[in-house]
Amino acid sequence: MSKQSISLIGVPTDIGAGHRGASMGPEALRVARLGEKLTKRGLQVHDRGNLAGPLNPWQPPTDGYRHLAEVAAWNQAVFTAVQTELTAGHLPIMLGGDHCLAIGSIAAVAAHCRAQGRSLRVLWLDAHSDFNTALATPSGNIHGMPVACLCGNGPKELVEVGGHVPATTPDVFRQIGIRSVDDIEKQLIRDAKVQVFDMRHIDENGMKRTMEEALAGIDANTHLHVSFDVDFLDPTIAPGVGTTVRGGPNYREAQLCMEMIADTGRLGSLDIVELNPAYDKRNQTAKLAVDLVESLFGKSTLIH
Ligand code: 5AB
Ligand code: MN
Ligand code: MN
Ligand code: MN
Repeated sequence: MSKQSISLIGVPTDIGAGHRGASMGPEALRVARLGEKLTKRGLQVHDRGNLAGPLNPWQPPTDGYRHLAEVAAWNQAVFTAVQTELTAGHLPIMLGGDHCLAIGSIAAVAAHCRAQGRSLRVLWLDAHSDFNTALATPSGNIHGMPVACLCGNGPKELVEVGGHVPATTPDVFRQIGIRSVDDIEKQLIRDAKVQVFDMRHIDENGMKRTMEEALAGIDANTHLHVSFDVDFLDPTIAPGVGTTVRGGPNYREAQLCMEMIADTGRLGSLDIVELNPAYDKRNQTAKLAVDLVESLFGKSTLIH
């Protein structure tokens, strides 16, 4: 079999976040040697450089959204870039950047799956559900809204990024590590019947059972997309994010989560988002993210 071809796509934006700095994430991941580590794993890695988009105007929300036009512009660029890579048979890795970029990346992945007759499963590793709307959001920050937008609940500019409305449906998502959901957002998540494996579920069942449940039903025809918000991890090991929430998975739990995803052999695309070097210490969170991504691509602690 020929080497799997990986494309790194930098998305240097903090346009959707409430803190500045996630725009430095792509470079921090490169400094932590993401490309070299994947090459060492036998993958063929192409770094496509960074996408371009509007600067952060740092304005307050209007009508419930901050920077809506700018978020839409960035996501059009992300959609096109991911579509190009998938069409060429490459596995795209988004180097974020804040989590609003998942609107474009997952819209492109969903379109690809529709065209190829494949089924889609999205693993949303995050402390947050990111299911807010203009009415539900406490902040107006669009990085708290990508899942809702992808399911058709959001402004026209974002819901229509991929041209197909809705881009995808709530049943494709499995959310893991969740521990901070706003009140109205909780009701929206329940109404949409999104499958959420919150921290209470992980505490009570362990990461192994949780991942077995989250991966159940995946078969040879499944495209698996992982949207890895670095704030998924416990802030004691991953301080380099703008929105820390204590009580997240520890190193070993996160590693098992990644190893079990790797074992499916179905990983087709990945977002690494919300890494914020302005809050990090000696790039430790970027290094940890890279280490976990190596596990996601098959680095194993198994002896046999
Ligand atoms: B992240 C919050 N729910 O909407 C909101 O980091 C936080 O991409 C959103 O998961 C966090 O502002 C967005 C309070
Ligand atoms: Mn988050
Ligand atoms: Mn998120
Ligand atoms: Mn965040």
